[in-house]
Amino acid sequence: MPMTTDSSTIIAVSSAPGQSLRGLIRLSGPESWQMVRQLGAVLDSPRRLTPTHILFDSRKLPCLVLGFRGPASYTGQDLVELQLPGNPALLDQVIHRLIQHGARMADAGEFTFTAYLAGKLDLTQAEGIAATIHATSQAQLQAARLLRLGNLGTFSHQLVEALATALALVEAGIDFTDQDDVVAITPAQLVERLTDINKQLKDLLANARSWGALEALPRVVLVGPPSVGKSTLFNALLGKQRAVTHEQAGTTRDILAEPMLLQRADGSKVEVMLMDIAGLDDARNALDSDIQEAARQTMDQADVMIHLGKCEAAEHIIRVRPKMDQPSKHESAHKDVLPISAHTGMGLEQLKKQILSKLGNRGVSIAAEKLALQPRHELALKETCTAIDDALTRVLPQKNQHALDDLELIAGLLRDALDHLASLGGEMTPDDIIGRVFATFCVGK
Ligand SMILES: Nc1nc2c(ncn2[C@@H]2O[C@H](COP(=O)(O)OP(=O)(O)OP(=O)(O)O)[C@@H](O)[C@H]2O)c(=O)[nH]1
Ligand SMILES: [Mg+2]
Repeated sequence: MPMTTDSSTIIAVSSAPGQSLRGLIRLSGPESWQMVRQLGAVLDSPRRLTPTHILFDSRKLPCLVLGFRGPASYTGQDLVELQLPGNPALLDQVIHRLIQHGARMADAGEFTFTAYLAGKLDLTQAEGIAATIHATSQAQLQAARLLRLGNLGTFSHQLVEALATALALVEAGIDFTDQDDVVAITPAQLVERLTDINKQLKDLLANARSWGALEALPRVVLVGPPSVGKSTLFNALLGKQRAVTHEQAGTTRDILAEPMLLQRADGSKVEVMLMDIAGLDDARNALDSDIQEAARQTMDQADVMIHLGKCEAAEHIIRVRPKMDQPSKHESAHKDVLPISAHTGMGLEQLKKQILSKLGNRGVSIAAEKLALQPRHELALKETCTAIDDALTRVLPQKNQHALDDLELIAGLLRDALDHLASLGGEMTPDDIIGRVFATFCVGK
């Protein structure tokens, strides 16, 4: 990823790879409108989705075109989106034609990087876009949304302003050191300001959760002998046909995992990873023993097990009696064993309640307002706190003095704190960090 943008017009397919109903080609740069017109498309007014066509080997290819004029666009530059039939070979040919007219293939993440350079979004928002693309669960999508909305960026920006003001006042003391009547900031005032900033930072660190916690959803594993109905229950709990089910024993061989949302009594939502494994059985050959080994390893890592067969009671096991819709199953089950039917839905709500109660507070809650911090954010916030703590250690003993001593040293520590804090939103971020953030993007974004 180049760390500066040139004046070229960049181009990429922005829709998902493979065939689809519609394919999207995106161009950004000063020549974007002109280049699309050179293909024969009519593009007159911005922000209007216009049906038109492009000329292709003397044939007319129908398409929809949507143009934006910078700076009112995603990248801040002139930008055009072409919607075409979603055939990869066709999209490739159109891209080639536009390259012949002078466009350049975009690097991964270059559209968003251009937007960042144009001040359209800060670095945390760009991370939010990357996190949205890579999210594999509701909890990650929700956390990515908060980043994208700029919640962390706004918070850090306000504190950068406050810290920069405090630093400026300390530096004023250095500049006017020969004038006895100038007192830029008293030690007591500086203590108050720094303590307030540090408290806000520490509150955020204490209340936010770490991104890693979102990636490690608690595991709820369905266990039992072959054909007891594990995969059918897996599908019923998820509300979709994710696993293949069959009357033949030994249908499931691999480990299947899907995020599942559960609702607590107070309405809050919790996310877990529901897992379906092969039925527990004796292995008859090498393949069987690999399958059984994988199943048993998954059981060992379970936070909660839903057992559909006979087993001893245990703290993290929910025992269920499946297929209770069948007449043969009507004899009463043990009082600690929950009767269910994946076919009729009987007992499934109670089962979800039992999963929640077994999890206690280990579920990953989908809290609308709860920020999640990526490792880079946590590090920058902690380093800021450390530098402010160091500065406070110097200032506190002087609290009752009229003027500050050790001005140069304190200013140096505050400058360190400011560098770390400003690296969050990208106001002052070393190139290598920016490079790492945008390296996680794919081409076309
Ligand atoms: N009547 C009834 N049949 C069920 C129910 N759940 C599952 N079955 C049937 O039981 C058979 C086995 O279901 P699966 O869900 O594939 O069982 P499994 O435990 O995943 O089996 P393996 O993957 O082979 O270990 C299928 O024919 C299902 O239709 C139920 O609640 N009621
Ligand atoms: Mg199965």
